Amino acid sequence: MITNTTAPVTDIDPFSLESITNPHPMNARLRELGPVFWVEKYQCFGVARHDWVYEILTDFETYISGGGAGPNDIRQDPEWRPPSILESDPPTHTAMRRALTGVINPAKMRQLRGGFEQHAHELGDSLLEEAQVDGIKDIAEPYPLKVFPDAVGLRPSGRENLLPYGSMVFNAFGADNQIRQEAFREGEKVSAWIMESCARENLSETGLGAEIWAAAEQGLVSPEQATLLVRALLSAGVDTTVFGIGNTLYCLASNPDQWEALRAEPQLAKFAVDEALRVESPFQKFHRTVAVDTQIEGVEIPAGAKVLVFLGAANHDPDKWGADAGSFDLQRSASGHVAFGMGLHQCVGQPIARLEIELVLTALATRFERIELAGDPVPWIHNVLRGWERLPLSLTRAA
Ligand code: OVM
Repeated sequence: MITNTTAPVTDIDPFSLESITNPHPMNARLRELGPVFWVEKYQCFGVARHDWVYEILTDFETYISGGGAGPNDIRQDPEWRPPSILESDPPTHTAMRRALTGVINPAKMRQLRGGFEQHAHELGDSLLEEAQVDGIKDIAEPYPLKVFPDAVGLRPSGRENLLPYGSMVFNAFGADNQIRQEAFREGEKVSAWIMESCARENLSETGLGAEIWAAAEQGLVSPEQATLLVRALLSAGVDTTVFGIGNTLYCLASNPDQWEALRAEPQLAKFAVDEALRVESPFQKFHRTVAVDTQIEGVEIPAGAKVLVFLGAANHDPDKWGADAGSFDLQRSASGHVAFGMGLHQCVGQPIARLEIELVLTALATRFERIELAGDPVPWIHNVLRGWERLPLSLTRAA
């Protein structure tokens, strides 16, 4: 129990509806509190400035992952599922990470690109006759839901469980509130389908899943770890990219001059991806656990404490990005953003995520002269992921 911290105390609830529907004002207030603050409601520390978010993510010995990404220390209080690579530290993490990077690598990306590109073009073509679309239901959801499970080699039936599972996994990184409980309504059924799907015999012979199992065959990881690594792909690889695509469309639809710039120079798509990830980061926040007593700028941070790490806030820190940190600008260097995390655990699937977002963007930019908001977007209510449930867009075909 921490009763007398010298950190500034805040009564802000990072998991309230208000904080979730528009995180930016909250993030600004949190950064202004100082390098570290105490979140009264959840009895944890928080960091929201870029320098300390970066420091904590790279100091994996002081701020460990083995305590879990959620609000409880899973070393004492086990989670709803066995811990993943995300919830591991070296040396366990090292072996699992090596197996995954052996599978998601540049050669694999070259191999995936053709099919991913074709699907992006088909998606673009399917929208040509539509004056108005929903950026989520018509674009951001169907695309990753098609290309990614195919790349993993997942069986076709039951794929409707993927989004609900991702929702469980990520909502559990936040408070045990109504939002989280709602995500677990059909938890048992969804979880059972996912675990079955990770078994070697239920995966195609050529996908990422089979390659993870091949790593187990070579003795790089155990069969239990192989199951967990396939599960990690299915946990982390779907919702995040849906939100990533949706948020990128939102940024561009809200900034018509930037859409024009992209149309004029399609090779800017790569920069649009990272700038959108910075400005509207899909993964906004998660916890680390303090392994040994430490300090943050004079504030004592005791072993066992949880620290809530605000990635989205760090990505808007004016000390890092300047006074216009909140603006979406393709000319800016977004390099150093922490939307994929940083350090040892930095997103291993990021080349796949980047490829998906870039290809969808390019398919649209080559077909549509304008993309504009056609109504108010409806925020997705989620403890830690930032995105839209509905994103009404009007598309104007290029001549
Ligand atoms: C995992 C996992 C799950 C969710 C997110 C994540 C962002 C990893 O199972 O390893 O990383």
